Amino acid sequence: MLVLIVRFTIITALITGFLDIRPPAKETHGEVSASFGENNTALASYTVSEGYDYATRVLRDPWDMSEYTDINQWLNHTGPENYLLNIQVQDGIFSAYSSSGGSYFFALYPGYEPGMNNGKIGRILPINSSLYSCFYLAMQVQNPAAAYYQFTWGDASVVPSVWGMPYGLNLTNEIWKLYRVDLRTWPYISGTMWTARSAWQNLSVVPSLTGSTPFAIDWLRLTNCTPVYVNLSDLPANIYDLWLETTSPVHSIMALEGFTPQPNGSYAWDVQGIQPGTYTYSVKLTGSSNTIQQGQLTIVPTTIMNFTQPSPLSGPDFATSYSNPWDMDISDIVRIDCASWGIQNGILSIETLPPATIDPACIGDSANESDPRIFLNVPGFSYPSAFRYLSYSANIDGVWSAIEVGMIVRMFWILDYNGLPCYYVSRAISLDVGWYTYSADLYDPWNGYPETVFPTGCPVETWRDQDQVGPLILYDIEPNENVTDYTFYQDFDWFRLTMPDQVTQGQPFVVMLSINKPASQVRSVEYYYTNDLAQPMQHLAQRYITQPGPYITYLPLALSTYNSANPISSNIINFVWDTTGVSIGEYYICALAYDGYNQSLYCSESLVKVNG
Ligand SMILES: [Ca+2]
Ligand SMILES: [Ca+2]
Ligand SMILES: [Ca+2]
Ligand SMILES: [Ca+2]
Repeated sequence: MLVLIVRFTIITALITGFLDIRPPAKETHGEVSASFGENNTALASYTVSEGYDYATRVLRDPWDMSEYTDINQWLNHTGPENYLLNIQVQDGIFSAYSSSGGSYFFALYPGYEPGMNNGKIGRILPINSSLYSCFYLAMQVQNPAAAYYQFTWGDASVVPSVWGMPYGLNLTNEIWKLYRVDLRTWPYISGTMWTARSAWQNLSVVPSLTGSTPFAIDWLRLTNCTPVYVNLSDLPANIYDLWLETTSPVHSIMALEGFTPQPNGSYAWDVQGIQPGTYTYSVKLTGSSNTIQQGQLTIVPTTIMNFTQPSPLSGPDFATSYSNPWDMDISDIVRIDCASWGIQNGILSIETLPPATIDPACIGDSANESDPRIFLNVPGFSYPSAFRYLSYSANIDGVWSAIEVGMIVRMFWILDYNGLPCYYVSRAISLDVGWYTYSADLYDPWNGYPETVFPTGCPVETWRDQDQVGPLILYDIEPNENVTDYTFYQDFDWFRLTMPDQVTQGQPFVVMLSINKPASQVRSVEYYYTNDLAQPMQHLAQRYITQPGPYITYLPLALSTYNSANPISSNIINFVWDTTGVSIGEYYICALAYDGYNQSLYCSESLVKVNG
């Protein structure tokens, strides 16, 4: 894990280095695209890049409160007296009611401690503290008694043993306000300073230290403190506030309080803490509703790139290689124990009774839990260790996830060790309520190490090294370990066990990216391949160009096969990589995009294996 943290620290440090190669005029100055009006009311329209934000750059998912996943991990595990109530994530706003002064949510959840490391968690994607240190929170609280909010950074534990917490963070009742804390200079810190550790895996927020407070959050950002300036002008000498008006939903946010323009009437407004979007801004005399100047501000979102090929879902799949993918038709199930189940429209639905009412033979001995098992069709004996990514699409009912009472999935594999069946139980993958796709890398030494091996005498080997034991006999998914007094309702759409994407040296490989904007808005993308994520631009990837000769028939064939499975849509970008001259090995693909305002660099999560 330490290696991973160091690696990601280096990556983020490297990525920030690219800021230096941006065209400077685009980096820090607003582009005025309309001239000032003829009367005294100055009207302007500014378009600028987005500030450099951790969640955007590293999680590939800004804390814009557009998705429940921005706040849902380990939600409400503080104990009933500390719960958030009336939780809503709607129209880009997260709102709830703080029942106590201890009600909090995780912006960055470190990960389920006994479980596998998977998803957008701090243990995989820690915050580089020397890079990201300007905290912004666009929030409204509605409680005259609420005086302070708070947030905490911490190490890789849910209840961190090393943590730090700024205090003295004043709230203003009723109004929407953009709160800002520079973590390098804020004078009041309890615990460990932000910069005392190179990385943090945990970031949680208490919207109000006073209970009984309704609150709403539009966004949270953690930037590198590099300003993105909008240069306002024509402001008579006075003290002003800056307000942002948004349309959907309509609200006004005080973005800056009490600023004084230069003697020449100009003011360099730093908008790095503002979520991308288009706003009307109003300059008002401070503390009044008297508008002096209005204009339009557009912050262009960073091009966020998600690799759909290569990805943990795109490589060769174990069950598919035997011509029957685990897409949940009846032939995929050998047997299901200790749960009632059915299959309809390619969805496996299962119900797990609580331990009080389930058949006693179905109760596990570790926590007296209800312990169902789904035995998947494993065609013949084989050696599946080359399949390193476990993925599945699952849904579980609930108000919020209850991991510690059994909302988990484990993998179980049985190997033939010279005639002795050996049983291997994986670590748990935690589930969230609702439909999600989960992926875990079983070659991660922590993820692949079995939690339990039995009987005695069976060699303890990781998933990766299972071939040293013997061939696979049975494979099952253990979908939950219910210790509650209620039934779990669960669905699975599919399971996959994939190996890295494969290509034969000299042949084309199609890289596919899904981006957060129309592809037409991206001016350029350069591609790289690397065997070291600390060097994302290790080798430039050459574009495959159709040539006379045997390849001329190959490429259209490959593309047409590809396109029929994945119709081209406007936010998908393809690149055909020419692997001629690429050394045999396994590589991540990285892409550097420029949209005219923002430069961004992202690498694939999984590998492409170039074979000889
Ligand atoms: Ca988001
Ligand atoms: Ca929002
Ligand atoms: Ca099937
Ligand atoms: Ca299905």
